[in-house]
Amino acid sequence: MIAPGQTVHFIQNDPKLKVESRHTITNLVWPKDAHGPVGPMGIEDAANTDNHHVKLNTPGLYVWVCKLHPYMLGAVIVDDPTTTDGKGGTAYDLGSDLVLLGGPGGTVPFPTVAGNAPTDIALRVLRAFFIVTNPGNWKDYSKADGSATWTPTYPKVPVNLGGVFIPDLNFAMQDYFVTTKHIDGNVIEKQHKPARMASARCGLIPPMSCRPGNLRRPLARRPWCRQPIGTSSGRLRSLNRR
Ligand SMILES: [Cu+2]
Repeated sequence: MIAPGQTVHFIQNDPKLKVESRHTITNLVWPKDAHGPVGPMGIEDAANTDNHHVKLNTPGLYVWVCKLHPYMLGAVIVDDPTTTDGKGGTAYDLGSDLVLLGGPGGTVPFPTVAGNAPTDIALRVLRAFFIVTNPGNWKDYSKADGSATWTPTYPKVPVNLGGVFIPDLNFAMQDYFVTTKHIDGNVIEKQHKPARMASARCGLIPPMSCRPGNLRRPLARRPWCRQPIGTSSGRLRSLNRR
């Protein structure tokens, strides 16, 4: 968390901590009113190993991703320390309207009251951020014994969503995703073996074991072949003759 006017540093080229791969620093989420070097093209949307520095002035939530490496993300909240809840208390800024790269066009507003915005995608992005970045929020399938439940937790802090004061972010998020949407707070589902084999099995077996004597070319070159081992198929035979 930083104050408006402070600079975020993306250090990739450091003598002691040089990155081992190229990365993009692509904006995923940013406040509607943010301008300057922040925008849809990101700080550096092309893969690179350079250092980057960006000064952020507009309060709110910013998220960057690497397009090469899923789940490699960084985020910062620019918080105006003078923002209050209107009752003499302080509140953190998450911004009012967020822009989401590839989103439904325009901005995605936070619901002022849970559920009353045209879309709750801003809340879902916020939820995803706190799940991905907090290992304590990862769903543990080793506990899928039918009794354990999974409920992500959030910082118990007051936040300001574009003038709407929320006294406890954790309570508000759980109230929405557990009580209203029933997305969280459920039993961790048991894992079952699939009832059917995957249909791509042909690509995994040795070329000549599928139909000995019938295949002239390796099965690996036939992604459309979905015949179980040992069965006959007129279509397969006709294709083999080509
Ligand atoms: Cu990367």
